[in-house]
Amino acid sequence: MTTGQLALTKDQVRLYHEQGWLGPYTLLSEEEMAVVRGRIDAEILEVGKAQGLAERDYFHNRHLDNRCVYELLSHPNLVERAASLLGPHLVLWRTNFQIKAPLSEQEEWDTEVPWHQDCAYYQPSPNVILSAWIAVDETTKTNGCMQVLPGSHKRLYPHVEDPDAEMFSRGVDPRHFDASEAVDLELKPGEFIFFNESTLHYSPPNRSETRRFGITPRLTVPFVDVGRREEIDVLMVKGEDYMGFYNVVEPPGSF
Ligand SMILES: O=C(O)CCC(=O)C(=O)O
Repeated sequence: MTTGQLALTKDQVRLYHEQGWLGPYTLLSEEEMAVVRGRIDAEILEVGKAQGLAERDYFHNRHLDNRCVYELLSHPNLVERAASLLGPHLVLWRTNFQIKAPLSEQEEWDTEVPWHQDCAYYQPSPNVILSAWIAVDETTKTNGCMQVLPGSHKRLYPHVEDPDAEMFSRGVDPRHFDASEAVDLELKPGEFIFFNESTLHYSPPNRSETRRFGITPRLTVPFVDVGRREEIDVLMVKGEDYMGFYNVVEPPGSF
């Protein structure tokens, strides 16, 4: 398939604007994702654990130093579709691993993620962030797949701080919306969906013995300030930083 054939149709773009999320699409086949999973497990997760690092020290921004993660996130199946939503210049400014361990391996905190809009955590100006949620493992209702609330990106919801939260400290009280309208994003390994900075989303705890691992790349465009942009390294996965505000670095292992 040529990159042009991967572009989203006008109807798909309209649907994204209507519901605030889109997909699923195939990034890799299940067999290809099994190879990527094996590499990420061996090159990142097992190494981080063996070094006794805190997860926050090895779960983020691995597109900057791991070739396998970089190749996954710069794949045309993702980038060309993202370009249909944001245009031809794409800044990859952040990546997060979203891992919910099997129940018997969970330690200090519950793996539930509260309802939230990402713009309550990041303050991009203007407010334009496109995220993908890429399934590395299969995600199901029982291992805590993400849920999104269609149309919720059209308004801002009040977030309250949870001072005891380990990971997600800001959330929206579900009394502010009708959670029965939420959509479960059950994904096969290698599939992904798009959502944006204002899409209300949530995930229940993993109460199963199956790990749930997803990767969430955060994309924006060169004129958006994601905050402290001169201090962070970013990759251009398409086009160029025509504003020159970002600290654009070379992909890992390519020189
Ligand atoms: O993986 C999850 O369940 C939540 C992910 C999330 O909140 C995010 O990617 O913004």
